[in-house]
Amino acid sequence: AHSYTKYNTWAQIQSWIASISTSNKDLISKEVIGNTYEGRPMTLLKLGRKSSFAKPAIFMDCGIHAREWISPAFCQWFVKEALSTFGSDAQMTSLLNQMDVYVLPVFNIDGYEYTHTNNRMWRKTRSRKSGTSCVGADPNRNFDAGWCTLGASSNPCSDTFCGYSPESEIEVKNVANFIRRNKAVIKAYLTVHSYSQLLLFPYSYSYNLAAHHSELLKVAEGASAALRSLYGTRYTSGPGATTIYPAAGGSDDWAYDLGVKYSYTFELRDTGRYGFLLPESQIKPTCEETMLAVKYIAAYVQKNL
Ligand code: 0X9
Ligand code: ZN
Ligand code: ZN
Repeated sequence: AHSYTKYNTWAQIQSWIASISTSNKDLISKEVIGNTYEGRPMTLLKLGRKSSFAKPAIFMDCGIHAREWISPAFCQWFVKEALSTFGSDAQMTSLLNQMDVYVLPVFNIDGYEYTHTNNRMWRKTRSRKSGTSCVGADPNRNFDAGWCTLGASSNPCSDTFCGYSPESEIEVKNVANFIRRNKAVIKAYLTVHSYSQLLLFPYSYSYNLAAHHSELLKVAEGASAALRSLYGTRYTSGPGATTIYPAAGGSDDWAYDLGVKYSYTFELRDTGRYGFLLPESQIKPTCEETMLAVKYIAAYVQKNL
């Protein structure tokens, strides 16, 4: 059965999506933005009070990388918290009154399923192409942002394979198409990964500072301080290229260059003790502290609409 404090399988997440979106019809709706390579539906949840006009929105995805299980756990937690605190928490109420939050609970569903059934440390998609026996590309090297120029591999057997062309991965194409179609309303792009306890922003494909560098840093530092206030967990903020490593083709850089100013990559707990194998006992504290950071960014975006 589905649990917010366990690492759920795709089957459990799928039935959770179905039930949560039918039991809260005034605040949540769902939309399939396409299918994965293996044919699983990529269901996007839309949170927000119903409106007759298009509200400004925040887009958040989890599970770009298959083995980063804490990430989909956070998206599920966020949806639960948003629904259960609407009407009692002043900030969440105001946020969902004024804005919509799009949540993609699992981006790389095929890879996520593979980590439950075959190889816990799988990272990439599960696409196949004739000419190689190696499977999949790194979805976070497959976006059209300095594609395959830096920190990515053109070898299909590499864990950071950039793919055969930008958006060659259908999951990447589906998300990019949705964001392009809705770019007039999308004011922030948040993507959740693990691990390292970092809050990253553009650029990763270049050492150049983003045009809004100081503001992005200020907001990241505020969000990190909010996160730390709960359990003392320390995060480092900065541009991807210098804070983690240079790597092109990432979703954050792509969204930023499309015009989504507030574009952030979270690298959740921990700093390496458990790494991708973060114990289930840490799901609740990790999600609670991360909520504070996401709400900080959301409040800032809302105030600056
Ligand atoms: O390498 C990545 O894709 C991310 N780290 S992870 O360990 N989760 O794989 C960092 C992404 C930072 N942003 C870009 N490289 N655009
Ligand atoms: Zn489990
Ligand atoms: Zn990742």
